[in-house]
Amino acid sequence: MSRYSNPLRKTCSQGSYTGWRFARADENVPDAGPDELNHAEYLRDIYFKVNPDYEGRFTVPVLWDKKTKTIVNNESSEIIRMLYTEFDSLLDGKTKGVTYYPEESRKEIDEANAWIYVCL
Ligand SMILES: N[C@@H](CCC(=O)N[C@@H](CS)C(=O)NCC(=O)O)C(=O)O
Repeated sequence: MSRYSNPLRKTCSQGSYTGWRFARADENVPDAGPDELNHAEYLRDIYFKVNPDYEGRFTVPVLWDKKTKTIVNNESSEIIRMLYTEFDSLLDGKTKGVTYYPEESRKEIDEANAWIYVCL
């Protein structure tokens, strides 16, 4: 899994839509840097690596699996839910089991998120 949470730069190149661009090593962009895993210049290169026929938007966030070399998910509302529990086995005792998505509050959280997602 790799992080694409660094601020990337959005550009247009020669009138064609390129979408998010990774900062180059020689650029001084705070908290951003090159894609050290796939050496992609643009995020769209990642989308095309997974599916050369991809025709959708090149959006962030992207959850990337280093082992299978694919995009696991690009939907924030789903990624956030995965992060609540999917990696618990990697955590130590102190943080394991800590959840911001407790079973008893899920309905309420989902309703709030549905409103936020559409309206904000
Ligand atoms: N379904 C996606 C949409 C994400 C989305 O629209 N991301 C914007 C930035 S907040 C983006 O990457 N836009 C690039 C574009 O539309 O070219 C999600 O909510 O996770």
